[in-house]
Amino acid sequence: MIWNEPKECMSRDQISTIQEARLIKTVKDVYYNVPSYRKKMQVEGLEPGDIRHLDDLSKLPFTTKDDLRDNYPFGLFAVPQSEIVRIHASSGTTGKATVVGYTRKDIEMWSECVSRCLTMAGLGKDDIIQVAYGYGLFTGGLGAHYGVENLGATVVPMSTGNTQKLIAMMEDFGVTGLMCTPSYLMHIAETICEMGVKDRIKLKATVNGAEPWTDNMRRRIEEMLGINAFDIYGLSEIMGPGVAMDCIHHKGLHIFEDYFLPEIIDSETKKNLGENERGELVITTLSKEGIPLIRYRTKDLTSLTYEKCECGRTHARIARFTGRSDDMLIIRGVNVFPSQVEAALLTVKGITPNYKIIVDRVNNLDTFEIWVELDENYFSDQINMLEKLNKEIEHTIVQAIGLKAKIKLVEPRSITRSEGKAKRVEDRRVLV
Ligand code: DLL
Repeated sequence: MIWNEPKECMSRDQISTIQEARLIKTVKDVYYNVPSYRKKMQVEGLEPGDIRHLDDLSKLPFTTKDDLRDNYPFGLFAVPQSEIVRIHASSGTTGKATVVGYTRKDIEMWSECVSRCLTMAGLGKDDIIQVAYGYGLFTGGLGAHYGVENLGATVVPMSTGNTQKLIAMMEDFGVTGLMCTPSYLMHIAETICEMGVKDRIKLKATVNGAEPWTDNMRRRIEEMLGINAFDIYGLSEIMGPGVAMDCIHHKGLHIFEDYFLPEIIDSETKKNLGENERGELVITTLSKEGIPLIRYRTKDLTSLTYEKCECGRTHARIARFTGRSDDMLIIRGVNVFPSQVEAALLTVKGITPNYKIIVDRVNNLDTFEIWVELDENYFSDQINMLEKLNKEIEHTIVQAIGLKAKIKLVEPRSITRSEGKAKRVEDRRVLV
């Protein structure tokens, strides 16, 4: 059953008609309400009246994470702050977070999108669903939560952290749905098997995203637990989880085209690419009020197909993501830019800006280690001094990016200098 059938199974002509009307309105909204958009359009000699058809989209300038940073915190909001009912934030490329705001209508639209996803996973009103994405400024927890409530299912707001308790409740409550990152799902699946409680749980389906994973990993988890696992995509700037999700046929993620207008571009030339050509996903929001975004460069690499899916949905499908066009890492579901680590390290006395980030996956959980080079002038081999410095760096990193790293202090000049682009990151995770 398709929960929102009239919206998800429209003809391509109907979809285009809706998109065109909403695009025209969105462009007017940003032009008249967001000074930085107006300026950008004026630089291109554009007025809202120049955007009359979907084909006119490519005339519009792109938006990037830098635009959000430059207008920190609320500069891109298109409504007065009094209309904003919620704020979320994700990592910026340096110190400042990327801030997004939602009106009441935005929250309704977001919840509807997540409800559509849950329906795609075969979940409904009678299900009990644990949300084990982090709650807080990250969009995962609350975004998923409101979607479950909107569907009328029962939500168990677990957040992250206590796997044994999560599994105990899964058993006691008869939980049938689970939302969490794919790597956490793998960890939960292994723990369930180790505890020998697989036969006592009623789990049917899981909805997993916020980081890249593979079809192989999905199939492995499905076999381990005897469930269906689904790939959900989203990003804070555009909304949060629920921008797109794969259906039971797992042949790409349906993007909700009545709310989001996707394009694929070549990251270098910035020219549009055709159907099935791999490039960077660009999204224009079509109904958002709080912070509508025009041609937002997600940096996520994928391709698009408009072919109707076997499930009956007509919304375009995004292929599973193969990476990003920038250096953003996703560690335990948290977005980390090496530049953030660098900016944080520069605030600590006694070390040099030479560092190395090492990311690995042990027992399906990401490990995060930073090697930091001591400054010759401050170099000391007094254990208590080094321990103090180590703690200070650890604290600075947690404050800056919200993630605990294992800090390894290394001797002055021991980190290999690069003659070209510094190779600061060693990502040893293998997605299988
Ligand atoms: O990760 C929102 C989300 C929460 C999505 C829960 C799904 C589930 P951000 O923290 O802003 O938002 O990170 C967005 O995460 O640009 C992708 O690079 C990556 N990402 C998200 N979903 C997927 C996925 C949330 N299914 C960034 N596959 C995006 C691969 C994903 N990468």
